[in-house]
Amino acid sequence: MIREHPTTAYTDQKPGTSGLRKKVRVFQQANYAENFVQSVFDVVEGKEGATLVIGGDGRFLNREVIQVAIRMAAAAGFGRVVVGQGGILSTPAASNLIRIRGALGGLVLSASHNPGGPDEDFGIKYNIANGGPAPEKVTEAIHARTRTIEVWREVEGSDIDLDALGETRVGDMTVEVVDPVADYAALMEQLFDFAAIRAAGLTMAFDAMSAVTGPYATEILEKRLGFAPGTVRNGTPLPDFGGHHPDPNLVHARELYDLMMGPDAPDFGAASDGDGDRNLIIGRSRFVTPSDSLAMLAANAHLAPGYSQGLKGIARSMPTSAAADRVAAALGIACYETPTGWKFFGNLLDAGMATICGEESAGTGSDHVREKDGLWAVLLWLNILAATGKSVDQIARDHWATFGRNYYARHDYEGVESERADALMSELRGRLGALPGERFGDLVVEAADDFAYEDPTDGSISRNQGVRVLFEGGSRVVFRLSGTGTSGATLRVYLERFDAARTDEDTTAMLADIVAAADAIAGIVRHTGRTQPDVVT
Ligand code: VG1
Ligand code: CO
Repeated sequence: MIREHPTTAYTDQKPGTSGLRKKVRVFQQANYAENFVQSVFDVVEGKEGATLVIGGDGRFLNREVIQVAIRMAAAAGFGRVVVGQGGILSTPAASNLIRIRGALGGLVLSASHNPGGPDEDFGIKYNIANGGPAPEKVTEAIHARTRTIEVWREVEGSDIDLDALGETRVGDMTVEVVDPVADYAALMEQLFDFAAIRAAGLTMAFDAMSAVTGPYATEILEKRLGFAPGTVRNGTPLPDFGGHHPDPNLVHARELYDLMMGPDAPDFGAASDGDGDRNLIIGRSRFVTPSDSLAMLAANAHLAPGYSQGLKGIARSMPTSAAADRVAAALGIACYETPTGWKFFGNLLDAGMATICGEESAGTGSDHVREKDGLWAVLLWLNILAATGKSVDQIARDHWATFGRNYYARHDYEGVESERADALMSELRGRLGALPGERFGDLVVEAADDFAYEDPTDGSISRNQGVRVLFEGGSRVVFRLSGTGTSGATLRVYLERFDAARTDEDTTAMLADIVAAADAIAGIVRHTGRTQPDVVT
């Protein structure tokens, strides 16, 4: 029996950089999650008898939303739902399952690196048949549907047992509860030389931040690769991530950072975020920026079995440093520059134009799935360390000696009043035409624009993706507003300076004049009232 629930549309269900993200309290309003899920189902075609993958990062509300989404999928005509045991699926594992099961798509329940719990954040993202986040034309259609929705539908029935592996029926639909780790771990074994990593005898610390990668990392690192018990820290996913912010950066993964900088540092340190798609890489006394990590992985990927044929191309988001471009040029392959958000990589990966992709926000991945993948990056690093016998620090130094160094930092100003942030951006956009030729200290503006991207596979155009100010000599500053925050606005300022010769300087010192220029150009202090960023990564 299908039950129809009359509902009233909400006006704020616009997906951002990566799905719909709101405070849990917002999601707890009557019909809020149901409206969004029904809007997805109303927009997506080909549901009859099709397979849908559902899973999340285990945060507060995960199980409740999964239960109702299963009943709604049955009412929408799906033939099968594949759901991770306990409601758990990391974002890359969900992407893999969609692909290997030939699913129509998947619902990924996560607010990623945002904190979880009754007063924190929840999110819902729809991924399409290639395993990747829905492209803008789909998210725009979903958003349009949320504004007119009047009814949502479910098959009548009780909750299923999410903890018991195996199949049950909900209405005419089969629900299959699967081991969330098994297929993903098998894929990693195909891509990387597990025997070589095991034989290298490395030591490591992996911080799962009480989020979804705990079970994956324990199985892969400790069980299959033989790292010592205790290598995985904070390995049990908790609904509130233990009260921590599951964002693997130098602020929120401070303990790992301190360990890696101290006398007892193991060979390799890494962490992942709430939903398992980000990575933090720290060698003994050597932090590797995500932009550098992308470039170093691309330069060395051929050492891993899954990439021994070489790369077809590299893609990076616009705010990510140009370090990867130098690798692409040396390899004689294309480098694509896309807007922020993994959804823009999907077409390039599908078309075989890029093999490895990355973002400055600690996201790296390849064509093995259609999401960024935290553990994948960790394993590729381990494979490279094992194959070369070098330390992280040596790999970094050798890389910079060959390619030069893109000094890089991101300054985030969080919880800025939206009107003030919007005023800063619109004033900046108004100044763009006048900037070329202007001098800020020793820096001369070469070009300035509001980044627009034309997808080379389907010609679709995405405008207003962030303001770039490029200085002569390869340095630059980028300004954009976050599309994943849930309160106020977050201004992100991306700072980059290229130096071909001096590769062992202090990043803060190397970027000081660009920081000053950024404020002179955008009036950050004047508009936001802030003299310091909240987070520097
Ligand atoms: C941020 C990052 C972006 C990333 C996105 C989703 O978006 O900057 O690079 O793709 O988060 O990552 P924004 O709009 O807040 O800058 V995740 O791990 O939160 O799915
Ligand atoms: Co994430």
